[in-house]
Formats: sequence, structure tokens, C-alpha cells
Amino acid sequence: MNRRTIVFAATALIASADGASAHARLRSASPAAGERLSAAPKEVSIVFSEALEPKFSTIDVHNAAGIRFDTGAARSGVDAKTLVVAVKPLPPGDYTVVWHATSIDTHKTEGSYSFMLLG
Ligand SMILES: [Cu+2]
Repeated sequence: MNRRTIVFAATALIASADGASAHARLRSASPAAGERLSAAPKEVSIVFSEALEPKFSTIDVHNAAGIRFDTGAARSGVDAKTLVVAVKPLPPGDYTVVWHATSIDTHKTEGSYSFMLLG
């Protein structure tokens, strides 16, 4: 490759990395954002718009005091677009779910939402 070819290849790579089409975005979740539950869930499950690399994707679940309730690593659910993490028995309260997703094209996205477990 001469220098011009390398510059062109690098520019093309940046352009494709900039494309938003393959970034994993949250499509739905269980518990859902803002949901008020009367029974404690045993896991938190998030469906994304793209297939994920579960080894490089995480779901943290913590209460208002910052105490973590997720247990173990996040794993794929029913398909590669679903990420699941088990949670300890949840006392009533407010919970925040923080997710970091790496899609199979290695692009990273993140977000968070909250749900409430009624007493
Ligand atoms: Cu992407």
C-alpha cells in the first residue's frame, strides 16, 4: 500500500465507524424503564437492536444507596440481541440499571434506567 491508499483506507474506516446503523440501542427491557413491580424479578433482561458480544457487555443493578444486586456476569438471553443478568432477592425500593453494550461490530453504547419494587 502506498501512503495515499493507507489514508483512504483509514478515512473509510472512520466513516464506517461513524455510521449509527449497527450500534446496539435498547429496544425493550424487563423490568421496563419506569415500571412499578409488585413482585421481585429474578433477573434483568434487555433486548437490543443489534447482536451483542456478551463478554464485553455488562448490566449493573443497584439500589438508591448504590448497593449492587446483580450477580455474576451478563450473558446472552434467548438470542444474541438479548442480555440477561441474575439479581439477588430485591427488597422493596428504587433500582437503577446501568448497561454497557458492545455490539458484534465492536461499537460500544451505554445507558441507564430505573424501576421500582413496591413494598
Ligand atoms: Cu455500531
